[in-house]
Amino acid sequence: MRIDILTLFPEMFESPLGHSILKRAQDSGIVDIALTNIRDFATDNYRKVDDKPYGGGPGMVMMPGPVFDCFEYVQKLSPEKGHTILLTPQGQRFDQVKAAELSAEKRLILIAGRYEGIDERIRIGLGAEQISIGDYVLSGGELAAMIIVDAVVRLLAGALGDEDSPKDDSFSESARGGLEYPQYTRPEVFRGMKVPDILLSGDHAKIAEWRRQQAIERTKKWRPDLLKDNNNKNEKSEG
Ligand code: 6GU
Repeated sequence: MRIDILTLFPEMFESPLGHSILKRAQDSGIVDIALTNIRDFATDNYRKVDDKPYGGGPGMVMMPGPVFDCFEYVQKLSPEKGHTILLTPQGQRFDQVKAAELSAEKRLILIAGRYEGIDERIRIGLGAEQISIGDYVLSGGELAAMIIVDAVVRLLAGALGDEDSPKDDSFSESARGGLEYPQYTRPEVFRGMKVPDILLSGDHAKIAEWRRQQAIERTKKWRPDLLKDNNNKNEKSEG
């Protein structure tokens, strides 16, 4: 997969992309991530990319020109057209289903907005899908882009290594969109708390059933909204 990120702050991505799974996935060629600075496409001597909002009001608005020029330049960097995403709190809420959907794309182009907002013609003209990571406002789309890149790349074949797998993750199909079962490692007893006997039994069928039950109980207790979501989805698809 190729991922292009258009941003005014490419340096913000260095640390998250430079460690652990995201670094390994890039080093092994599973994903190619390219950052392009929108400011390089400013046309005046001050490298200006924002201006006051028409009609008045607080803050600055991202100008359409540099974003469009940057986007057109980035698109030509690779022959694949790419699925374009605009990061904005006004977008559809990102979740594991969306992450799985995006992980099937050959190329993603992410555009991170800044300032109080972006000129509406960016949204209209690019025809990009709008995505938000949750119902709160961030100072810019960069952190949201990093979260999406992380969630998507770990789903790519080989990204987690041979032993590890995202298959039992919380929100995955195997967790039925709910929470994951509890995990234990050594020691067998820690500060008086013992690993459940069943996990030491070697009976894989019983362990699988116990984990399934635990996952359901935890979801009911901690995230009942996920069970409701599932019911709604089923009702919709059956109706
Ligand atoms: Cl994608 N951008 C900004 N600025 N704030 C957000 C967001 C995105 N998602 C949630 N809040």
